[in-house]
Amino acid sequence: MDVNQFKERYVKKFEEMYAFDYKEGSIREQFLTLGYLIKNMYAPEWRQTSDTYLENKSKQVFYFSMEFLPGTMLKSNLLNLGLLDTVSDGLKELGLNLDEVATGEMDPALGNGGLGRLAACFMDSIASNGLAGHGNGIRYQYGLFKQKFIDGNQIELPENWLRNGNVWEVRRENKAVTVRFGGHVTLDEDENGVKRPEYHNTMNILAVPYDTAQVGYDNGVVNNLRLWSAEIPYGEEYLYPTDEARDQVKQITEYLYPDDSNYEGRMLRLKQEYFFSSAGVQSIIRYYKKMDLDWSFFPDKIAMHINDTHPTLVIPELMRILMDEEGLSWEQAWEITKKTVSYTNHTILQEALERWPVDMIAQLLPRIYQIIVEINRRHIEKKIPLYGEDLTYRTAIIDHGQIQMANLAIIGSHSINGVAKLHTDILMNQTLHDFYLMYPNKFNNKTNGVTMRRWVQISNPGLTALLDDVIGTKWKKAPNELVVLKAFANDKDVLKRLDEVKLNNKKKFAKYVQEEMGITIDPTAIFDVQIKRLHAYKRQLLNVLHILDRYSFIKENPNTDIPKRVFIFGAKAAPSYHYAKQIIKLINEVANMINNDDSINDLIKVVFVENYGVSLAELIIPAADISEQISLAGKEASGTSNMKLMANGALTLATMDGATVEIHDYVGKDYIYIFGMTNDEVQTLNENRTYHSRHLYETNPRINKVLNMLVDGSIPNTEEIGQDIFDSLVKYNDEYYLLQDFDSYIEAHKRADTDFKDRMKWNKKALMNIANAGPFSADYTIHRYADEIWKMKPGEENILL
Ligand code: 26V
Repeated sequence: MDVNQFKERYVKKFEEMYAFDYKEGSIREQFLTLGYLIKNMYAPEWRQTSDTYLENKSKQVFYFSMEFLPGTMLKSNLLNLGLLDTVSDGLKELGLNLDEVATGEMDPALGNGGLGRLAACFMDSIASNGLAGHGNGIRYQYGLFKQKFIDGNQIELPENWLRNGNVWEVRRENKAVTVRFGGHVTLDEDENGVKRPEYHNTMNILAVPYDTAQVGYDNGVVNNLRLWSAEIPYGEEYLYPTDEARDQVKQITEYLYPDDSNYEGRMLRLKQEYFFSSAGVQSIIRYYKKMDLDWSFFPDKIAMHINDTHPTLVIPELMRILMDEEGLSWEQAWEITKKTVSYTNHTILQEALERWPVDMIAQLLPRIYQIIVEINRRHIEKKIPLYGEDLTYRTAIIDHGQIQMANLAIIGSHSINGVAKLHTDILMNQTLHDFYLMYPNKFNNKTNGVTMRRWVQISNPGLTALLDDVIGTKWKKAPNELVVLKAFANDKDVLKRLDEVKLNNKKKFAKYVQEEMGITIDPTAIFDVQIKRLHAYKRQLLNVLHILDRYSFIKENPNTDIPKRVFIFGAKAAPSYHYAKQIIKLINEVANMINNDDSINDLIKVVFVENYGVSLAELIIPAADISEQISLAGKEASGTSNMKLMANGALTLATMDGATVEIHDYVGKDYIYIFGMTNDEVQTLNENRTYHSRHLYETNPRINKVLNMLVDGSIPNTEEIGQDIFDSLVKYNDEYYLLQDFDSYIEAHKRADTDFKDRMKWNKKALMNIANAGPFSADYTIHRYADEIWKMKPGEENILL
């Protein structure tokens, strides 16, 4: 399609939809026109892809995830269809502007953070690698809460993202399935003496799928993301005569749980987990039957991947259907299930490991409960002779009246992986060591990755154009080609152009900050960025302590020649996470104090953006100079903002944690600022029990001074929270060792200050980061999942790697 054809089609589509002149259209109408037009364009390939998979009986992977955070899809669809320039030029000729039209789209916040965004990067890479793979999740009516700051406090508002409809989705009512809850189950013998479950008094919920195309990059592949919505089954409305009864159904897919780590046992959450697991498995089984193959081939044609333990009920659900509905024996069903399912662990935080009370599962899912009990019984019976009682019981699925979801996921699958080398090592040697002894071959590492299409090509067109010009365009399909850029590490012209690209991105963000927040920031300052969920282990507070230290230094040395810094934060706290919300309030009050202090010559500014999410990340990341990855070593499973920031030329200032360890190994020590304890050092300190944070507070004058600022009235409006935060660090012995790492953190920042003053030196470091970001492309991560876990190959017609 050329520019003229596009223009013609756009105008025609607009006038069909709205029956007035396209020039009169609102942004929203322009967006919808474009959205429907694009959907029309990929529709044939969408259908074709699915037909081809069925015809070829291709192996397909289904990625089960409670969360997907895809971001807006207009530009990503255009990019992947190869239409970005055509459409952008065409709109311009029509007197419209693609960037403006793009603001008409809502950003679906159907996830909390890293885990949901990873799922979205994976969907993009699966399609772009030419693999047959689909997502399976929940179509929440309300996404993650919208964050507002009122007097510096986080306020949560509902995120009604579907208010104006959703162009990209297709409701597929004829593919709906029924999910059963509650009641009780009896095992009755049929005429052949086989025990069949009979369900009594169940609540039946209709699961209706909404499909969204996942367009591959320049390869004609269009996969599917299927999100399920709960409805009252047709003809059963009479069973739900009251508003309350109807609400119970609606509620199942109403809200995303806004919790990134603190696990709360809630019936509704359990319903959600079973709802989309069951619906997904049922629709896969129905599909498999179309292939008309023996059940024994099931694992050769289907892989089911569970993103964390939230979809673990896929395991007993698959067992249930194979046995109860398809008549397979336990042994046959178990072999198939194990070979089909694989599991990724995303956290070692104890409070985030899922456990469900036995009573809840028994009551809500009586048949599933029976199957879990039997899986557990057989596991114990089989393993005791091999591993003894102690170890075996430590791996039990049911323990102290609770179902351990991770244990069920490991026992019922053929693969468990961590998301970065260090994380996988910790799983094997500590957290899941008993399982590692039992199943050494199930364990493997798959370091996370990010899609360079969204995180470089779409969000950073300036850098993309520079790369295309300097190293050619091969990196777009083979991100490791970015290493070619190293040859230009000392090329003054390239370094200067890189500097200009960064400056432009910083200006664009500065404009946003001016317009939305009324804060003036200098685009030539260092933009120092920490963007991630607010959590104690991620140590945003350490960042604040550094800001306070720097602030008091400047107050005492007003003529210092350190470069200007803008500290940028983006973070949501779980609504029930009191301490995290106190840190938000603190950051906002510190920002207020510093931004309004005329005596410091604008040497520091603090910007805490409201409602951080995918769209804001796309604005902030290209503008970053420093990437803060400062979690306590051993706590951050991987991190993925570290990869996005690196690929956009930010220098990482970090502890040796998560995938940052691998970033360090690729980029080399001269191009990264590492500080703080290593995981081994943290372990030793834990074991020795010799850490006394109060001692550091009393003996380290710098720490003393900064901590006193929290309680001596230096920071306005922090009387209540200042003392609590102070106590967490001094009275309660500083669980995440901020004070232990404080000095080396400050030193790392000083090195960055010095380097930044030498522009060419800094730009060279930025260039080396971009050049070494290729290995963190999700395309490679997905290639390894496909090869080593799912045992899949890309379709011949779309080989990418
Ligand atoms: C737990 C729960 C508990 C119930 C309520 C909802 C909810 C939502 C999420 C979680 C666990 C979140 C685990 C997680 O997001 N881990 C992050 O995964 C990223 C992708 O692998 C990784 O980069 C981050 O380091 C890791 O923290």
